[in-house]
Amino acid sequence: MLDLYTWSTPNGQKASIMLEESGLPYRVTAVDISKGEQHDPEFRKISPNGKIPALVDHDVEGPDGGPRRIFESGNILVYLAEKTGRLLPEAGEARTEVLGWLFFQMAHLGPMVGQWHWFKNAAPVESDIAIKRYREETLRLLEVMNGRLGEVPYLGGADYSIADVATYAWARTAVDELANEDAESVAGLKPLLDWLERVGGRPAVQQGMEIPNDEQKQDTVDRAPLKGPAGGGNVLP
Ligand SMILES: N[C@@H](CCC(=O)N[C@@H](CS)C(=O)NCC(=O)O)C(=O)O
Repeated sequence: MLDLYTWSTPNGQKASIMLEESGLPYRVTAVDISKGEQHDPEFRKISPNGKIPALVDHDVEGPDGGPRRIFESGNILVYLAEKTGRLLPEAGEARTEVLGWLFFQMAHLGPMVGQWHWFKNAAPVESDIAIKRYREETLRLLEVMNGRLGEVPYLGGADYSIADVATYAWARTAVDELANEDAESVAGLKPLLDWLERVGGRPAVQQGMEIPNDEQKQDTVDRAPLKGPAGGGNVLP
């Protein structure tokens, strides 16, 4: 059994999308980061940096003899891909390309959009220069993605992979926020907008984006795997 510790944010959603894609049964425990639950010493045994998402695999022994913990969302995606043999090529150029775009999300898109959002909506003092810097960098990164997606249907290449799983919720958030400010700023990013629709049309992505739902925010809840076809397009492997 897998336990997912998560909250309704893009980093949490990428883990729940991946679990929905994997078809594995899992339980959801909500960690309300607005109430500081991520700092609970028990949670920090699973996630030493005090961040969601985190995963516990009760079927695999960790180094301390207890169930294995998996922290950092990129690590969770690679772990589940390797556990299921899905959405990450085993070796070679295709794997290197998928991991390149996965790290692009982890190191660039996520942190830049996160900082932009914080300076715009949550900072205790206004900072025009910080908002400008992170907004411009967000737009530049979306343009990099747009260039790539003008050449291939998915970030890793021909097939849907964990690179797309990692990036969808962040790109969706960034595009929606930019479009709210000025629809013209993203209107020209056609390949990116098409990719958002293609990936966002997958049932697993739609389900994963809703986790944790209201019921899961109240209590730990079993999550049955998705039934039926996983969605359109080429899918690895
Ligand atoms: N690099 C980490 C980042 C995780 C992260 O920043 N999670 C946020 C929610 S999106 C969080 O837990 N914030 C709570 C806090 O900063 O105290 C990952 O990808 O897992």
